[in-house]
Amino acid sequence: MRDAAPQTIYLKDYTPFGYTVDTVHLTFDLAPNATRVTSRIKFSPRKDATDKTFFLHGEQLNLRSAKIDGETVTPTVTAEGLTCEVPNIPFIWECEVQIDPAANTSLEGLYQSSGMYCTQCEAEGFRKITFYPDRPDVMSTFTVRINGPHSTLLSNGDHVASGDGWAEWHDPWPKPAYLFALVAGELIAHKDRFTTMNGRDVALNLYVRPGDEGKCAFGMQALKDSMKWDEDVYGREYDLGIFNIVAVDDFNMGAMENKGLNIFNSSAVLASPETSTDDNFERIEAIIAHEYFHNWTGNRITCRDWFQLCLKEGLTVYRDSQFTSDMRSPSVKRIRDVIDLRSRQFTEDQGPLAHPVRPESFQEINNFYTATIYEKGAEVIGMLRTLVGADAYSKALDLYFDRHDGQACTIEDWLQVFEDSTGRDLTQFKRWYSQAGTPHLKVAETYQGDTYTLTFTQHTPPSAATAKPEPQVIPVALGLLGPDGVETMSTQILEVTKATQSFSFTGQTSKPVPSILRGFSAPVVLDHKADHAFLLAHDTDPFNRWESGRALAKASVLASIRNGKAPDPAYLDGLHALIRNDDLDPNFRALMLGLPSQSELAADLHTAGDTPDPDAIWAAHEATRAAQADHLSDILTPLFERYQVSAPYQPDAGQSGKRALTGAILPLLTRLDGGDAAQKQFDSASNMTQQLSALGALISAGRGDGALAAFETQWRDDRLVMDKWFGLQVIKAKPDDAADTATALTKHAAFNWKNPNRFRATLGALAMHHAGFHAKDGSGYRLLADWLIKLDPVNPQTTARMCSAFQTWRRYDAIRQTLIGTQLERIGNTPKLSRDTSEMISRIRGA
Ligand code: B3K
Ligand code: ZN
Repeated sequence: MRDAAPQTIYLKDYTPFGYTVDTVHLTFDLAPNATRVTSRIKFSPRKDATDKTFFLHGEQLNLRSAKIDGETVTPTVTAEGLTCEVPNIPFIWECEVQIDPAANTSLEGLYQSSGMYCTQCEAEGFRKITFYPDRPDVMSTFTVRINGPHSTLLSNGDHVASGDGWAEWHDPWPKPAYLFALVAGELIAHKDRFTTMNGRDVALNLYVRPGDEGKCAFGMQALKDSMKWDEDVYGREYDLGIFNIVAVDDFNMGAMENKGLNIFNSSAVLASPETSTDDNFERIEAIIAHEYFHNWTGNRITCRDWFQLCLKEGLTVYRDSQFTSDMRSPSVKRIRDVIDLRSRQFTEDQGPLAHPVRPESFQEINNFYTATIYEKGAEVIGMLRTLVGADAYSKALDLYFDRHDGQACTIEDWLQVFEDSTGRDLTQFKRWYSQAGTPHLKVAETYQGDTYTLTFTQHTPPSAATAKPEPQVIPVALGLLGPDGVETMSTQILEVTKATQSFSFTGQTSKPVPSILRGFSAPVVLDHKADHAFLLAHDTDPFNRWESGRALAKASVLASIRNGKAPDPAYLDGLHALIRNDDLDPNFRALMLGLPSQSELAADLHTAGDTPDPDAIWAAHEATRAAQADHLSDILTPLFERYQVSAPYQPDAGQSGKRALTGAILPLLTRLDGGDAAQKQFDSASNMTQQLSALGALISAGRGDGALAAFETQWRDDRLVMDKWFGLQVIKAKPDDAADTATALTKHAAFNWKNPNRFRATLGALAMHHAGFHAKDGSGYRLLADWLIKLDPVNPQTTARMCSAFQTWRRYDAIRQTLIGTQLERIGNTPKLSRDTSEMISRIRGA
């Protein structure tokens, strides 16, 4: 069904709802095509309200009856909701609607996945379940009765009672409707318990479909680790007697933090050594932590309106990254986060989808669950902590929880807490929330007498969202090294607040080498002609050491793209010295072997005023990989053998670091031995990390057919592993074959295009294959557009999200721009296009 007419919503128009919701009682009579939802809600008019319009959101609902205080009423119903005359005193609203979960393919509201019922209400899905003020600032307690013939019947909060064919749940914590959840199905619980810091006993359940029982243990441990960590580090205790997680196969994103009943994409919770890679384990641990941490940052303290989304998401991403740092290696986590930030958020900030961390308008809020709101939102929290210091940050957080528990808050509330507890004026800092764009920070240096001076100049390129960016507060972590490589000044935080600003350091007996922006202390583009080879050898800051290697690698690949230069020997020598250094963390060394992605190189070329040629970038990337293999040839095999893990599989940082190193070496080794080591590893692999890296290397070497067939035979019944099989073939295809490979896979019997995981594994992989997606003949663009047009009426959210593959189109040559423009126009002109997709397409086109 077509969405309601697109309408732009503005932050400045916020007005509170004219009523409080005192209690909510819901009864669900489940039936696939005709579920009845009966609501009994107590409303009270707010004395201070300026607008007393009684408007309840509701979409695609079949209204059967409505009563106020027992008397039948006839509301005015539109495609977006209903209005009704109501008394000016507290009253009881009763209403019955019928909905069709089996026909709900949007995976928003109440829907079915492999026969089980489940819900997704954030951001505005509850209005597809019943009429309600579906806005986050309306909070209430919910009591839910579920009638259905299923062995598992779940909702939020505590289990009150149940009998044959029914169950009742009560959530004592007031919550917005977006945190409502219901699950019904034939599920199996993996059970455990947790005792909180104050000795309260919590029952933990991870519900899965029969057959998945063996993939629960890791997720459960991650949950217990998260609960303990939030007590130890943030003093946050869990607040119900039960915590449930349910794994669902059809889900639009990773997971959802519904109060006491988290719902997870099965790919974000199910794990076993045989079926999951080390990266899968780490991601699962982080997502479980993220959703659990939302219990305080999101649920107990929620958002006043959706413009404040970063209030919960930025903070919760920041918290989950702290957790991963504590559980694993802080420097590896930081490097990985920055790789991700640059590839996703910087790209967004540099293109037509740029928006501030707190946007000021939207048409479809689901389009704003972006890297900017999540990842840049987390960077902003990290900068705040750097500026005020760890202790002051902790105190401010305590005040935040004390002051705002049970409230729906704004960024102003959040910053006020920091101002009150630290005495700092955060007026300028607030620009991080209101301005789009990535600041560029240029550095100049002088050395006179014994005084060394650094001058910073900041400039943020204007965007459609922010025409005239003003200077921001940029915390720059700086260290100084002497010419012998010994640190002469340990890390200090400089606060750059002006467009141009200098900092002097006296008593420097020789000209120091600066290590700037240690730990990537701010999400900016640093423009500095540093002595990267020196820093690669000597920097004590692991992030900047990696960054220096990265800069050398990038300069080398860019020179090869621009003028066919052979890879830089200084880079290769530095790499050799690092990779063979057994004192360094193997995972860190694996990261050092990586190259900047091809789309990052395209972005750099574009920023420098050049037009990126995807084929030339591919060729230069290949040449650099070949040169790496050649230059490191004497150490690859010994290292590969030395870092094999013989102990039983553990997904911890120690073992996974070793596998990361051998996994990074294998593709290089394959260039030397044609794939013999990879075949050997594939044949003997006892875990997915090694099986998959061997398979990838074999495909790249052009001898993957046998392994692909064997892999399919082995895993055809495991949908999560088969997603990997689909994705890897596209990712590893030669550029000219990428679209054809994806096309062939869409014809495979197991290509279930309505399942977001499978759709993303296949078409999302194509969008991520830089040279393949941008094939000169336009085949990549056309194929993606075909599928987005097909998916849109079925699942607008996933379609809209994948439209962002086209956001970089203005970087490329005129021919490619025309080819992409044609596809964007085609998608945009599709009749009955969803609000989600039409907003994305018009923003990308710059309309
Ligand atoms: N809060 C959810 C995301 C909801 C997305 C709605 N389109 C998951 C998370 O960030 O934890
Ligand atoms: Zn979140």
